[in-house]
Formats: sequence, structure tokens, C-alpha cells
Amino acid sequence: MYELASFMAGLERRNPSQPEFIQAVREVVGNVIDLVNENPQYLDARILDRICEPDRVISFKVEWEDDGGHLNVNRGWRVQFNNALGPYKGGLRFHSSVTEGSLKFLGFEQTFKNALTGLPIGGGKGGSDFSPRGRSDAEIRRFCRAFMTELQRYIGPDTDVPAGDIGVGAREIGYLYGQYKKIRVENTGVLTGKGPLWGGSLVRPEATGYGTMYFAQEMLAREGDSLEGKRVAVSGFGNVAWGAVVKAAELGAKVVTISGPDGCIIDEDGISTPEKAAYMLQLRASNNDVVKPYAQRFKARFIPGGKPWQVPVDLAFPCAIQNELTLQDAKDLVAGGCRHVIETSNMGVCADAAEYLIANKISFAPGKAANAGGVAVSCLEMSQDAQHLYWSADEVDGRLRNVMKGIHASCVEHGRCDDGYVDYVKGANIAGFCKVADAMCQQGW
Ligand code: 2IT
Repeated sequence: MYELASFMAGLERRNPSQPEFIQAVREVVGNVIDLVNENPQYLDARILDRICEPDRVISFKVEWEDDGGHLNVNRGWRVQFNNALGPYKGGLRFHSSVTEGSLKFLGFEQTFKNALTGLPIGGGKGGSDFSPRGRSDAEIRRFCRAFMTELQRYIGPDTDVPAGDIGVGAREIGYLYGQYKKIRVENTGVLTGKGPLWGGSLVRPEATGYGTMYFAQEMLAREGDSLEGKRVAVSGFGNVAWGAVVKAAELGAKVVTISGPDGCIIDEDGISTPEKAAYMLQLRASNNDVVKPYAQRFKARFIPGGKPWQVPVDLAFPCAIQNELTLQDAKDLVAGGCRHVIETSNMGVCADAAEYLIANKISFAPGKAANAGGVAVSCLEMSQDAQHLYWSADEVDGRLRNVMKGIHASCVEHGRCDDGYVDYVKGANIAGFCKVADAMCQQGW
């Protein structure tokens, strides 16, 4: 039998200074421990001990030269968390906050997220503490090449398939893929998020943002409602926020906020025109990591150091980074009338804020369910690469919608409470956990 407090104490002892990993594990284990204790097969397999331990953590040194001719040293990692369901799959993050512990939390989350998609992919994550902020294109290229020179030893189209994440978009994937081919001389689906001219899938850039809106549509449809006419807050301004803004506008909602490390934009006219969406991409490509120029360009409000959660809205979509939405933010949102929080960043909502939302019966979708559209379309990219074919945008988008519908249905099935409220966190954790745990049991040890 597992006991939560002693299991978590052991985990904390074995993983010192990794608070985000502990936080991610606590949430999942808290939701599944009763189910595990009732299932002798899981107990015999010591499933919790094994599922919370990454298969391996690879760490390497990345040496690269900046524009001034100075040598720089960064750390790179690939966390191959769990391959019970398929090849390790998950993004690469280049951000100053990246540590071994943060990549372990992301790899752990990815394992259950990928299981929820119903597609044959295991969980992994990687990245570096390299910050692209203020770096030239040439510096980013040299860094990517140096990073891939190390990483290429550990990945392959049937073993581990990285993709983008924060700080890694189409440009970086291009440089990484170019270097992989230089060394390995093969054109395979070893990375996803590639350019559409060289093996990339249509709709992959939009997939995470579109997917989270499809998930929100499903949540609202279940309540007999829709996105039409809703006020929406989005945080972040990168690839994920962009896709969410574009799809929200298409579905008749009005997104009134985006944000960056410098502060928050409030645009009461709605971030709804193609010009505004295109400008978000320009902001990301500039490497400056700021949103303030949007306010000047479109005559919107800019709150220095501000966050989007103090604006009254119907739905909130944190789309930036882990633990971006605090307990106070959650209270402000609820006080402002918000009834749906769709976590789109990985673990974007702090643990106490998530508990508050659930206790107050706010419909709260966890990231591992709502943001799974990105990795789902990555897996569709792998399928296309394996067949040496391209599918149409409609084909990919249709499959993405079906995956998001399926994830929503799994969450409802496993998270429905007696009073009709759906605990999406519990539903997602149980549904994802059972798939991974069953596969592990069937494959032995
Ligand atoms: O967090 C995520 O799911 C991603 N960064 C995308 C992973 C992928 O393999 O497309």
C-alpha cells in the first residue's frame, strides 16, 4: 500500500531542489493513489515508484561563440521520461529558467499528456539554460548547431523525437535539423515542428493554440454554451498565445489581453485582426521578449509589470510559463466573473490556485489535457514523415479536433463528480496514468 505523505517524503529526499518536479508529481499521485492502492497489479508492479522516475536524464555541455568572438558555455539536457507508449516525445525549451528539475517536471507531465492524446508516443523533454533574449540570429544559429552536435547521439525517429517549446520555434528547429542532417546524413522525422517545405506538418504552428480553444469549446458545449461573444484573457505572446488568439477570434470570442515579461497589454477592441496576430509573430521573432511595442502600434493600454488576470473576463487562458497564475490571480479572476480557466502553459496555475478554482467549482482544465494539441499534431507530423507524404491542412485540423474531443471525453468520464461538476484535473490524471501504468505492467520489469 502507498501512503501519500511517506511517498512524497521519499520523492523529496531523492530529488532535492526540484520543487516543480515535486509539485507535478504531488498533483498526479494525489489523484491516483486510491486507485493504485485498490489495484493489486499496480501494487505488485510498484507502479508509483517506477512511473515517477525518469528512464534517464542526459546532461551535456554546449560550447558556442557569440558575435563578439567570446566563448560561452551552457548546459543542455534531454530527459527521457517514459517510453511505455511509444518513442520519447516532447519539446526543447531554451530559457534562462531551465534546470534539470524543471525539465523533469515537464517530462513527467508530457508522459501523461501524450497518453491522453491516444497516440503512440512516450514522454520526454529537453532544453538549455541558454536565453535567446537579445541574441542575434547568427548567435542562435551557432548555439543550435552546438546543442545538436551533442543531442544527436541520443535521439532518432523511433527512439526520441524532440520539438519546440519556449524559445524554440520554426527558426531554431531549422538550425537544429540542419545540423542533425550534417552529422547523420538522413532525412527522417527526428524532430517535429519542421518547416512545411522539409517534412513539417501543416497546422503544427497553430496546433497548441487551436487545440486549447477546441478543448474550451467542448467544455462550453457540455454546459450548452459556446465561445461566441465571450471575453477572453490570454497571457504570453509566443506561439501558443498566437494560435489561441487566432482561433478565439475565428470562433467569435474577444481576446482582450496578452502579456510578456515586461507587462500586460489590454486591448478593448480585441486582438482580433490578422494584422494584430501577425504582429505577435513579429514580436516573438525580434528576440526582445517584450510586448510594450504592441500598445504603441495599436493604441492599446500597457501596464508595466502587470498580468492579465485583473481584467474581468469570462474565460482565462494562461499561455506563458509554469506557475504564472497565483492564488491571488485566481481570486481576482473569480471576483471578476471568470468561470472557466483553461491552463494552456504546462503547469501554468500554482497548486494552491488550482485547488481554489476546483473548490469554487470553476471549470478548470489542466495543461496536460488542454495543451495536448501541439504534441498531437507533432505525432501526426511523425506519421506523415514515416509515410513520406504530406496531408492537407483540413485533414490535420480534423484529426486535431477529434483528439481534443477525445481528451475532453476522457476527462469527463474519469473526473465527473456526483453533483455534475467535472474535476478535469483528476479526470486527466486518472485517464493518462492508467494508460501508461497498464502499458508498463504489460511490458514487465
Ligand atoms: O509541451 C508540449 O507539449 C510541447 N512543447 C510540444 C511537444 C511536441 O513534441 O510537439
